[in-house]
Amino acid sequence: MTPSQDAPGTGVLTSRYQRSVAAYWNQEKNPVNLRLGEVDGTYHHHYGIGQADWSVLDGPESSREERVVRELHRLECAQADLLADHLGDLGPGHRVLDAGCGRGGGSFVAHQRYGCRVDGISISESQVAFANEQARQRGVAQEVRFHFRNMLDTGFPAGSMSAIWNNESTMYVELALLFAEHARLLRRGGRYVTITGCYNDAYGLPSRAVSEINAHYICHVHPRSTYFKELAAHRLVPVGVVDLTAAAIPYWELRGRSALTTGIEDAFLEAYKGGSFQYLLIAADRV
Ligand code: GPP
Ligand code: MG
Repeated sequence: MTPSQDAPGTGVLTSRYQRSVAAYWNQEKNPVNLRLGEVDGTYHHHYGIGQADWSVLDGPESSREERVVRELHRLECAQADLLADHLGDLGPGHRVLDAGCGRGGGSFVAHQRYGCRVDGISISESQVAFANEQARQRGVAQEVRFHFRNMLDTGFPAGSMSAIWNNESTMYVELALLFAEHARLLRRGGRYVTITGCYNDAYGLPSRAVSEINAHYICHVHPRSTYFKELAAHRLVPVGVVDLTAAAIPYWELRGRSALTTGIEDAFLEAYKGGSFQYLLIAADRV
């Protein structure tokens, strides 16, 4: 079936694949995202890192779920903070792009930290509307704006961005196309950061667990090698690489023992522990 020319998203969504991804995120209301976001009003769409406080499982049954929700949210906030740590020397005069912004959590973290102007983009109109409402409620709608745009063809001016990040969103696009657009948008000396799950070339091709992750999210996890090949091909020179694989495991162990499971927890644990999948932070300079 060919969508009609005036279907919603025409011009932003350029393939049937992108439409299917947008449809997933437009209807997504997982408690593991909404309940965690309600803890402090910062809604993330990525996973957590760091040691978990397992004592949250002890104590009164009636408040256990709330303690687990807070702890999972703390670990997700630690991940967002780590990404923000790598964004470089930013201030109120700078403009930055959150590519694949979800419900906006990471954009607010960066704005609070640096005072910079943030544009967040998503191909989910529901996410964009949600995030703009968050910006309004926080009183930062002038400085933090969310747009229904495609990260492969953003429409923002060349050289306009001092930093760009993808927090777990690169697996929805071809990296050659993504990094070409990032190289166009970043000013010389600007910073690119991604936190991503990638499959491990040293293990081989994608394991069953990695394939399950792809099927679950309708995504396409790339091999580690492709990141470095395509960064180098697009004037993005790595300045730091952090293997967060071990730091990612406690989050998934705790999430697997919570009431908020989505069914993908065992696949992540198997993929990380079996060595087929890695959770990496990569920071690069635009030269
Ligand atoms: C996080 O979003 C996950 C993705 C955007 C895609 C896959 C990421 C990999 C690293 C493979 P989420 O917080 O909405 O997911 P969930 O609903 O499972 O918490
Ligand atoms: Mg989540």
